[in-house]
Amino acid sequence: MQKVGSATEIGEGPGGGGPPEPRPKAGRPDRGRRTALWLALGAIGGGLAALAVVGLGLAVTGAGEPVAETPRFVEESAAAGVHQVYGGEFPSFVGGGVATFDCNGDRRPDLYLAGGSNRAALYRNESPVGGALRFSKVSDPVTDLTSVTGAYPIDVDGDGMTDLAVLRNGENVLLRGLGGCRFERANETWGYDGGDALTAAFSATWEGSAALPTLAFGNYLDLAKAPDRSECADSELVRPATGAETYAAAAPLARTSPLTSAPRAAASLGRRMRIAILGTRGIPASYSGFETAAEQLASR
Ligand SMILES: [Ca+2]
Ligand SMILES: [Ca+2]
Repeated sequence: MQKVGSATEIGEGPGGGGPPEPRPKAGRPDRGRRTALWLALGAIGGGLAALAVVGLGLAVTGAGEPVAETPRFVEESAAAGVHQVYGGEFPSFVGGGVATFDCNGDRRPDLYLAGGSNRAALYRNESPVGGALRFSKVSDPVTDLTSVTGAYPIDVDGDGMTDLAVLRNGENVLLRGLGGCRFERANETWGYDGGDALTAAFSATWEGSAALPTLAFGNYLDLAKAPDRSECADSELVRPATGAETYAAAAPLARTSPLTSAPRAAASLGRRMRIAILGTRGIPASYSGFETAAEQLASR
């Protein structure tokens, strides 16, 4: 309180800056103390209000320790106007991804949803701030692709507008963002061969000063080579051509797996890995990749 009261004289002290303050009149110190009292009460009140607000999001454990409450989510897809079904038989069982990004620069995240055997769909976010979720479908042959397993938003050409790497059972497609939630196919522009594999994973990074990002596409079963579903296709690494703003031909990625490489790495260090597997029906594998994992590990 004393500090607040003395603040009325700052402009008059040695070295004080700013216009001179009128010297306090005889009754001024009392006014200063009352002001300080209100400030203190206000600070206490503000602190209590802040604690009350924080308290809304906290629960208290039996030991008296505050813990954050579990977030709750409510299904509102239909009410929000999103009607999209990821469907299809084998091999559509892998996929069903969605990309969330702002395709029209209004700071509301929009949606691009895979469809499997159905067409993928782009939904523009038109939700009012603080209101209910609301999306509007943006139909366009460029984005309404079939056989889409997933998509990743990435600004491939660095123009500030987000592009899309669309993964498919068939040719992958790079879509260049034009703004306003519009896109154009860019495989040819960027020299990218989308291949014909069943792609189920994607990653990207920028190497050095390259104009384009390096892209990695993870491919799943090679159904053309092994209809019995026993082999995976090579995954692919797509790097920019030297000194160009287009891509070089894709390089196959070796089909190594953590299931086989980890035990070998441990052996090279003179260690023996001990791994326990829970929850499988056993081997030989006949149902899923998890059982295949168990079979691969058990034989090493
Ligand atoms: Ca948006
Ligand atoms: Ca872009």
